[in-house]
Amino acid sequence: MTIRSVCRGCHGGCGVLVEVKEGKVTEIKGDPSCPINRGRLCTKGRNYHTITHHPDRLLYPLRRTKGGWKRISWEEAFSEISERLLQIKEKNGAEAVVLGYGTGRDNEAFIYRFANLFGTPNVLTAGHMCYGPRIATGIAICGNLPVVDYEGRPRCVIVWGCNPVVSNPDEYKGFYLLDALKEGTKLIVVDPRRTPLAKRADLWLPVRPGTDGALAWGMINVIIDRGWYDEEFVRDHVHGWEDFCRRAKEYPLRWATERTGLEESEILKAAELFSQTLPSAIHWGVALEQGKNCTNTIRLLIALMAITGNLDRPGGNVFYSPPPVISASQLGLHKRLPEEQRKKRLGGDRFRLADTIGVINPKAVWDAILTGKPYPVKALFLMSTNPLITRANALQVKAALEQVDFLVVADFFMTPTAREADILLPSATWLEVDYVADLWKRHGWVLARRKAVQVGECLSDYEILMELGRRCTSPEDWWPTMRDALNYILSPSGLTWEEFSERGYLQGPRVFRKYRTRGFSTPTRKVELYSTVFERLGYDPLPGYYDPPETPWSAAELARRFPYILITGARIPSFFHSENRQKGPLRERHPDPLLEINPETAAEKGIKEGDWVRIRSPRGSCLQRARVTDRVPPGVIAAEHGWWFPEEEDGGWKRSNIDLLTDNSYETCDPAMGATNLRVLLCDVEKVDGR
Ligand SMILES: Nc1nc2c(c(=O)[nH]1)N[C@H]1C(S)=C(S)[C@@H](COP(=O)(O)OP(=O)(O)OC[C@H]3O[C@@H](n4cnc5c(=O)[nH]c(N)nc54)[C@H](O)[C@@H]3O)O[C@H]1N2
Ligand SMILES: Nc1nc2c(c(=O)[nH]1)N[C@H]1C(S)=C(S)[C@@H](COP(=O)(O)OP(=O)(O)OC[C@H]3O[C@@H](n4cnc5c(=O)[nH]c(N)nc54)[C@H](O)[C@@H]3O)O[C@H]1N2
Ligand code: SF4
Ligand SMILES: [Mo]
Repeated sequence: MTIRSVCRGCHGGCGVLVEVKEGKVTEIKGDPSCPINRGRLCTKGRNYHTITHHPDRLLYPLRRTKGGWKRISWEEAFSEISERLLQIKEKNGAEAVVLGYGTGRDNEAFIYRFANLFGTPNVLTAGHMCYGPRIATGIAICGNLPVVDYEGRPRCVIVWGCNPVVSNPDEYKGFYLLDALKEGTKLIVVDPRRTPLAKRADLWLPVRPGTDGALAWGMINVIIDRGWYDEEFVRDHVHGWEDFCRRAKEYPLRWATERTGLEESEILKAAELFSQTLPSAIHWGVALEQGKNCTNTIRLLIALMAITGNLDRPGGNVFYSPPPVISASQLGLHKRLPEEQRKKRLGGDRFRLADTIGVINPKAVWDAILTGKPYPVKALFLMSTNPLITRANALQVKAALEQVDFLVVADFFMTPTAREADILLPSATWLEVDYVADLWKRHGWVLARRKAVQVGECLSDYEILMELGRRCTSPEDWWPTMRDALNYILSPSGLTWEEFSERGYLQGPRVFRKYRTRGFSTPTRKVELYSTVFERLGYDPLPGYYDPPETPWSAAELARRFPYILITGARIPSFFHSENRQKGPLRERHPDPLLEINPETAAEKGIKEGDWVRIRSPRGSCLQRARVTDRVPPGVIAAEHGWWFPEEEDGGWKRSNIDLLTDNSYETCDPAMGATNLRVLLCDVEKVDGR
């Protein structure tokens, strides 16, 4: 039997044809009729059945007992969880229950719906340092998230802190860019590493890590000075142009070259290519978010899109209209959270931009668990996240997971985070669920994901949350069956789930330059280069620049002991964060954690290809294997994130976990979003014998 569905081995979206024999998936092929991928698949998608049918899958609910894990029924799991959550709400308030999830996995809307109806403002995500800053800043400055319109064929693209051919992130698949290049689109890549994409670029700008904001200021100065901006757009649609130009003078071209380590001629060329090869677009990535300059840099990049007239212009950075379905935000019922509860959001008074989109900084949760301040957090309900391996300062995460009174984890596997749980719920993978896929994205599509198989007693996250929602919140806000939920989501389109899944997808209308009739969705109806939203929240209304806090030039004393720059987390084709480390074809492709080190630096430290190396930062250390390569410049170490070892007794959470070295102190975070600095840290390395 062949079932047409949609992959979610990453942020998802690729159409697939799933071969099922005797209740098992035997093969996954690309669906040539799917408009998102036109038959193409990456290695994770092609191999996903080896994850779904992996012998280590959790197959039924488990309870921790003194004698170890004990199998329980779903009824026992649901009644114990709902009793405990309701007791805690009664005694400590709903805010003492924190829900958590990781990066976009299509279950967010149901998680928020549960949280808002239960009455807790606390949902722990990766949104402070991933995607959330682009959303919140995009909404504040230009009313929405600008997305590259590859369909409209940009003539020039800047790929900035992103490697989409590996990461296929959010709204994009990497081959959109590769197809554009084949048709002659000019490419600028901003990345300290010489990635394969950087090698293909017309211009590669190897900035010093963390200095992207300085490059943006340099380009802005050139564009203003040479009059390369779109005068009409600036006159009619920009708020605060004079103030912005005055601020730009504080960060002139020469200053930008000193900060970034680039030549004046390189910045000039980038400014010229981008502003003179229209339409042009910026394809930005998470590297820009994971540091103190997060919102500064995003504001500057939106300014570049705006002043060159590329916002909402075909082939530029556009705002796609959503398809006619209930949106993720409507489904999440954010308006139902009572105002007095909203005000209690952890860290909300400090990271006030994050608070506008309901995002919290994880440290606020760990602190509340460990210190009881500003109020105690008693329960954590974690679904699709492995924070012990993917959040900064892993030792603090571990302490908090150990200390919290009641921990529920819903996952596919016994991860290091799951090991800490009181109750463990077996969740279904994307091959085991029906859903309206990609609902959270801003590319204007939704797609039909269809259940192909049932594994053990696994339930979808939607079914788990619906049942707990009925027991812990207002039952009338949940649907009798999953099919009813799907029909509700589709209701504005007039399609039933059967009709939609037959059809495969829905697209919103493609309408451009909407600002000409309605303005931008900001308080002034203009692109706010001077931001009234930042001003109201008590931040600088104009973008500025911070030196990254931990570099050889900004922390010279520390750099004597930790002389190298550590960047972490460049994406790996066969893994998705901490996923797919189980034995099988994906792990075989990449069995060990690797750190990239320049031959010159390696020679300095006596390190050879394949050696195990101890990486140390002021906070901790871990082991990865050396890949000696001039892809990274001398003095820069690029380490992988997400490592644990399912084959080991304790999950090997400490050996190669780079988040033992990262810092989650508030001082090093972006002041508006609380974005954690994961990309520019100081470290030292030494060869060790074996691991
Ligand atoms: N040092 C460093 N750390 C980083 C990063 C970095 O660049 N450097 N990147 C960060 C970024 S951008 C992000 S978004 C975060 C990601 O952080 P997370 O999203 O927390 O990622 P994972 O650690 O992979 O955790 C996902 C867990 O959920 C399970 N899972 C997957 N899909 C589902 C599902 O549909 N339902 C359920 N119930 N479980 C599921 C998986 O088995 C896995 O154990 O990591 C961050 N961590
Ligand atoms: N296979 C796979 N795909 C994934 C994921 C995964 O874990 N595995 N994770 C998903 C998630 S949640 C996310 S957020 C996306 C992220 O995906 P992308 O946005 O593509 O980000 P990364 O691959 O982490 O990093 C992109 C590049 O940033 C560079 N970089 C590091 N520091 C700096 C800097 O200071 N400035 C600049 N300009 N560049 C820098 C790195 O060298 C790297 O080449 O990927 C998603 N897709
Ligand atoms: S890019 Fe993502 S959605 Fe597409 S096949 Fe790979 S894992 Fe699946
Ligand atoms: Mo992310």
